[in-house]
Amino acid sequence: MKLAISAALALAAFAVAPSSAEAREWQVKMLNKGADGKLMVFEPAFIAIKPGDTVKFLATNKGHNAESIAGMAPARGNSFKGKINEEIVFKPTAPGLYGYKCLPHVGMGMVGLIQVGPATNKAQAGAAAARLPGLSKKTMGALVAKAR
Ligand SMILES: [Cu+2]
Repeated sequence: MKLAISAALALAAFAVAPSSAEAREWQVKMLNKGADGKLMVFEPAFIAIKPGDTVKFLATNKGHNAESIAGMAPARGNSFKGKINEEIVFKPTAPGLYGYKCLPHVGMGMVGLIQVGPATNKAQAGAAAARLPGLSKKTMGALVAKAR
């Protein structure tokens, strides 16, 4: 009985102990208006995460989605496609840059970029960014430039 209590206490201590190796869930808001006043944005539009981390897209405002941009994922990377207002969770499968967009608002510059570990596909992502429509070309170009 005493042993069982000790084991339970040890487990409880382990559960609350902070661990740097623990995977983190990042959150990206889908917004009609960003903190800087820009309309139709993902916030934050650029995040650098660790392999094993996940990204959840929050439908903070309605009428948006998050989906991968063709040509903006690393070689063994995966893609995702959320429905309008869907709060999907993306779990990248390989290191590199992952570009995504909101389908209704890509022309207004509603795009974002996730860096997972090293930016292995930066040149390819930059080339794909240059082919994006409307304001997204400039917005994504600036996001790719942030990748290190
Ligand atoms: Cu949108």
